[in-house]
Amino acid sequence: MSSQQIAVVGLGETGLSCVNFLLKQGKQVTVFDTRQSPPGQDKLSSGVKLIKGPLSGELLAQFDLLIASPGIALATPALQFAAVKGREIIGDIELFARQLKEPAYAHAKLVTITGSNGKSTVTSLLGEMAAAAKVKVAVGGNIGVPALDLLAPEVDLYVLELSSFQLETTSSLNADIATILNVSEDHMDRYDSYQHYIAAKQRIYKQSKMALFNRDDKLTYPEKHSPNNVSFGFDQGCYGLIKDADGEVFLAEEDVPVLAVRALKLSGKHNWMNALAAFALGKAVGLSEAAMLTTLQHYGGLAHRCEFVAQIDNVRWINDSKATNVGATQAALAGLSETITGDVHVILGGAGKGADFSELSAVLHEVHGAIICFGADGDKIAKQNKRAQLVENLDQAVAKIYLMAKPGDLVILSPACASLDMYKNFMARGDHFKSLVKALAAGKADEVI
Ligand code: UMA
Ligand code: ADP
Repeated sequence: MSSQQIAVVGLGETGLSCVNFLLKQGKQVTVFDTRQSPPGQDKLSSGVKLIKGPLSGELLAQFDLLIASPGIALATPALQFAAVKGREIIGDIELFARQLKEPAYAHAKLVTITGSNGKSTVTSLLGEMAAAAKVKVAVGGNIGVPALDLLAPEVDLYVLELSSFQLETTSSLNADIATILNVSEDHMDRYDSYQHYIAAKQRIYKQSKMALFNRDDKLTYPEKHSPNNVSFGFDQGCYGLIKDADGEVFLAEEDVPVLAVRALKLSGKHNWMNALAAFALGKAVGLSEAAMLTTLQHYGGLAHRCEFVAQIDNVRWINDSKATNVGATQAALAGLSETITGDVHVILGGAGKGADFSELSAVLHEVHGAIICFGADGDKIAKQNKRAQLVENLDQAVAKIYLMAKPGDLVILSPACASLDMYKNFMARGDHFKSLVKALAAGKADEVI
């Protein structure tokens, strides 16, 4: 077989972007996917061979280069077999990294963002800041648009959200700045141990000129100290918070206040950290401070992340369907409870990805309203609190809380689980929740939607 032959393993969004990129480079590509109807099949260029069904190590080992999609674990026996035979296995982000070194693209700056939670918020916020600063920016990666689809000679700044899966197969990014926002358990159905997940995240710093880490989370600290590195945190210093004489809290840079946190449109204390992180990243790549501060006052956040849905009978309903792990739900409950006068009611559950839910018990202890659990692992979460109740679905959860909530309360769907046991994705789960809440709001005199 010629050295030009490449296997793309896994179609979907990533696989398709790799195929299109490689075809443009004049390469020959064969696609493998374990699914009988892989997404993207209808968009695959005619002439590209697609081999469906269980992966064969023998077959894969006949290719020189394998491009593995993030949804395929490197531990998959067929990939392991090919690796042992000396085949190179990389991902789409590594292809992107190599292309970025070509003269047509080498002028562009690159920011890379990972973490267990807050990645999409910080990535899109930084993208908005750059656009406000009139910089030709392209935003993508795990947030949605595959990185290879962003490549264009006119782009001056790439902002990439990277998952641990993507980082595992990437080794030659040369980012201007990289960050790990925070680390808490996730994807434990894919990793042998928490250490492996952390190690995948840490790979981001080894491929960057500068690191931005979270002072409040040791797992985000770079292994090697460098004077170039910067940090953010709830305390003072570098990028942090500062209080004035009246007790007003400000985002600050080197203890100089830059913006009062009450001017932020994003709600919740965890978003103070997201705002600081985006500001620090923007500073590192030379964005105008004025443009960044204006953006922070207008950016309302992405759908399904602590998203305000409606106020009914003076009860606020919040959709946090993107809280797909324990850390996200902890942050949402801790960050929002201080913003209300009444009780918090929470809906949790779904596919737990092997998570340790005992980590939720402390934050659930502080919830004085209803704790309603549903979905495949709802029973495991319900075991963490004596007052928790199990229901069969989201409809029942919403109906139950509607009868209990009183003026001043807040109701949040923050599942701490993936949605795949009952929904296509977290967006479908959040949309279902929003439609149930909006149906309750319809006809109410004081509703705010
Ligand atoms: N799959 C198979 N057989 C295959 C290939 C994939 O069963 O042969 C399954 C995987 O197990 C997975 C699903 O198909 O459950 C999708 O995997 P994929 O690699 O085809 O995914 P893409 O469509 O390429 O989307 C990927 C990211 N998905 C994953 O990492 C699982 C998307 O992140 C990302 O937006 C997209 O590339 C563009 O970069 C999604 C995600 O859930 C939002 N990411 C995880 C997260 O954020 O927690 C990491
Ligand atoms: P990601 O892309 O990493 O999943 P998102 O920005 O989409 O992150 O936010 C997902 C969820 O994580 C939100 O719904 C919120 O509950 C929680 N979250 C957001 N930012 C943070 C943060 N800085 N620390 C902890 N949890 C957060």
